[in-house]
This record gives sequence, C-alpha cells and structure tokens, in this order.
Amino acid sequence: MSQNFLNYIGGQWIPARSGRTFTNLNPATGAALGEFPESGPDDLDAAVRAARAATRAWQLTPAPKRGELLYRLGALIAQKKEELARAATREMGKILLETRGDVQEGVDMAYLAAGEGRRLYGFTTPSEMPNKWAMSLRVPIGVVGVITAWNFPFAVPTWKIFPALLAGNTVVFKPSEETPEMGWHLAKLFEEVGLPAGVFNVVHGNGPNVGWPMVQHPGVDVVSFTGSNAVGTKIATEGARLGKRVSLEMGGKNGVIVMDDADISLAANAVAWGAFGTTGQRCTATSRVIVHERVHDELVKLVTQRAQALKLGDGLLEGVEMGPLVNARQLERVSGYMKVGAAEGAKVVAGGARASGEGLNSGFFFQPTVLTNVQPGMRVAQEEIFGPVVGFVKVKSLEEAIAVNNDTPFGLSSSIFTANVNAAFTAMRDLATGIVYVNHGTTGAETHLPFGGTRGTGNGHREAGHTMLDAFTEWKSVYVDFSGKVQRAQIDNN
Ligand code: UN1
Repeated sequence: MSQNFLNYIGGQWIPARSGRTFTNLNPATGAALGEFPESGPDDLDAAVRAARAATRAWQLTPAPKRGELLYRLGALIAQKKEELARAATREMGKILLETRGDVQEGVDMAYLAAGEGRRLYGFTTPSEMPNKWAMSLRVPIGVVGVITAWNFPFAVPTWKIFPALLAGNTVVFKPSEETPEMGWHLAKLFEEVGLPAGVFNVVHGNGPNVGWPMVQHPGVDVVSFTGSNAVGTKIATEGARLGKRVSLEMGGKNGVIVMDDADISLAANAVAWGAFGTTGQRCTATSRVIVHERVHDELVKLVTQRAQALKLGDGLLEGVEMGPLVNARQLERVSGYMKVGAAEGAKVVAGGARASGEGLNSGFFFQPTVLTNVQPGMRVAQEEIFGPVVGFVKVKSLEEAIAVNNDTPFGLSSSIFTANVNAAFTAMRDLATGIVYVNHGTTGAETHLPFGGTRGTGNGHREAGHTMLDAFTEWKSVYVDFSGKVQRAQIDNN
C-alpha cells in the first residue's frame, strides 16, 4: 500500500513545485512504501524563505520555552516509539531491535537538548576597568541546513535539529532519499507539539537538486552534514568559499584491538555485534580487528562461528538478526570490496557474497563476512566499506596495535580489549580517534557525550554531549560601562 507524502514548508504540507515524486522502497522486500516529492531548488528556496521569516519570533521565544517544546516532543516520540521503529525498519532495513534504539536515541537527545533550555550558559568575568561589567553569551546564527544519511534515519537528524532549534535557530532539513519517511515523521511530530510554522521545514529530494542548492543558498547560515567523505569535502570547500559555517560528520574505519590477556569470548561477541549490527552500516561499525598473534586464531574462529550463525531476513520478523544493505548501490559496493580484498591477498573465512535463499532474494542481503590475512595498508583496511565485513590484522605488541589503529584516513571510534590496566590507559591516551572504548566494541555512543572524530571523519566539530550547541551558536561578548567616563582598556591600564 503506497502512500503519498509531502514536503513541510512554513507549516504547510505541499508537493514539489514540479509535481514530480520518487518511490521509497523497502530494501528487504523491494516493496514500494510511498511516493515522496522529488523537490528542486525552488522548493528549497521556499523552505529557506519560510525559515528566515520565522527566525526573529523564535529567537525571542525564551530558551526555557523552546526547551519545553522539545521536552514535549521527546515524550511524544517515546509514546510512538514502536510505530516509528517499524517505519524505520521498513524503509532502512535494520532490525527492529536496532531501530528502537535509533528512535530512543532521539528521545534521549530531545530530553538532553530540552534541559539545555534552562542552562544555555554564558560566562561573566571581571572587567579590567573599574565600574565596568563583562560577560559573554551564546546567540543563534540564523537558518541551519541539515543533510543526513540513511543509516540512523531518526537519531542523527535529532543530534543536529534539536540543539539547533534549542539555541534559537530555524531549520531546513533534507532527509536522505533512502529514508524520507523518518523525516516526514519528524515534521508530523513537531506539528503535533505546536512548533510555530517555519521553524522546522522538510524538503525531500536528492543531493544535487536539494542538498547542493541548500549549501549554496545565501539564506542558509550553517550546514550540518552527515555522510560520505567525498560529499563532505565538497561541502566544506563550497562553505569556505561562501564564508558559511559547515559541520561535518563523515566516515570511519574503526578498529578493535584484542590483546592476549583479553576475555576472548567477550571480545568475539563485541566484534560480531560491532561488525554485523546494522549490517555494518554505521559510521562507528567495527571494520578492523587488530589482534595479538597469540589469540588470533581463536578469535577468528569465534567471530566466524558468530557470523555464520546469524539469521538474515526482513528486520520486522521475529528472530531475524541482520537485515539487508540499504540499496543495490551498496550491495554492489560491498561486493566490489570482495574483489579488491582478494586481489590484495585477503582471505575470506566467512561470507564473502550476496546472501540468497528463502526470504532473501528480493532484498539487498549480503553475508556476514570475515577476512583474514589483512595487512594494514590494504584498501580493505583503509577504506570505509559500510557493510557487514570485518578484516583481521595480526600484530605482535600493543605499540604495533595502536600504530595500526591510527594509520587510516579516519578517526571516529576505536576500542581495546585487555585485562591490563596499563595497556588500557596507554590505549586511552594514544588511540587517535574521537571516541575510545575499553572492553566494549566500537559502537554504542551515548547522546550526552560528544560524538565525532579526527582526521577524515570530521572538521573539528562534535555533535551531542556538552558540545551540542557549538556548531549552532556564535559567542557574543557584552561590556557594560557604568563609570560615566571614557575608559580605555589596555591604555588606561598602563
Ligand atoms: C552513525 O553511525 O552515524 O555509537 C551513528 C553508535 C550510535 C550512533 C551511530 N549510537 O553506534
């Protein structure tokens, strides 16, 4: 049963001006889920105008009131969690257990951002002159453009949209065209809690026709992007040219280090979950295991067993443990890396091909895959595959393990399994990623800690956590002189 969905612009539900639509597909079954507006630059422009028109009144709404609205939104999301999770599984493919987590992360973010409404702290500090007061405060920037990926169709948009709104900005959101329904749901939820018209707008469509015009639009002050490194770099370049702020969250090539004193069964469970959970389509997914030679064979054996035991299928069905890849392009991409790995000398010990069989043939399923004989410089050890593929790199020492971990173009998440406190603290200090786990896999970041990474993963920003407002606010310093004189700081002080 296919439904027609619309853009949400200035509080109105409207089709693309061209009248064109695109079809949202279920990657597990190939079924059509709905028609969405295939918008263009004119639709985007209408949304930016609506957002601009709404900025003043929204900025003048007291921050605690903006926070209360987010609080009500969080409660509503919690109430509709199951319905939202089912919709997310239908259009994205990951299993219900995981889409429930995705939606819960949105609830967590709503409450976290809501609380910030009664803080939004600035600083007061003494002036260097007598009878003068000095302080600094955060101020909103204006209109924030949000472009997100499909793998966390609910959580990741909320990391951007909720702090941006709480700070007093208005938002234009382009959801991924792979998961448009979650963007539509978010607009519905905002409408239901009574967000003023124009404060939040959704424009559906693809990168070239909506995303790129958003980056270039003079009415958009900040672009917050989650997606590939190639697109992010292009946005950053254009943002620099236009003098606008760009916050980027891009890929990962996350490693789990397993030392010879580790709990190997725990490490194997964590690797299997990190590598095959979300079908490997997380920017935090475990894609390398950097393992001490003494425990290499045992760990490979355990992870292989877990990979081969996973039940694949439609994520809505009871008992299914791994869903499909999101589309044919991803299936092709992951399959392509099998050839790359083979040519480089990696060995497939589990999986390695498209999965077929009952319930799998109409979807984009790929077998959970374990590669061994992986050398640190191989493409399969350097490039983000974004599928259920994990490669084993054998090392002789902690020092070597850390060096291998750090030697990739990305720096999002890393992990060490060890029982040795000295090794754990050395790793905490030396693993050069934005997130480090000890005795825990590479996924599972919590919303109240900063999220982001070094090198090619980002451009220095962190989402969520106590850093959540940084990308969406400017600092304003205010001086109040009540001396009745012309006081010249620096000069009169001499
Ligand atoms: C992502 O893959 O883009 O830490 C986000 C995690 C999740 C978020 C992943 N909480 O794995």
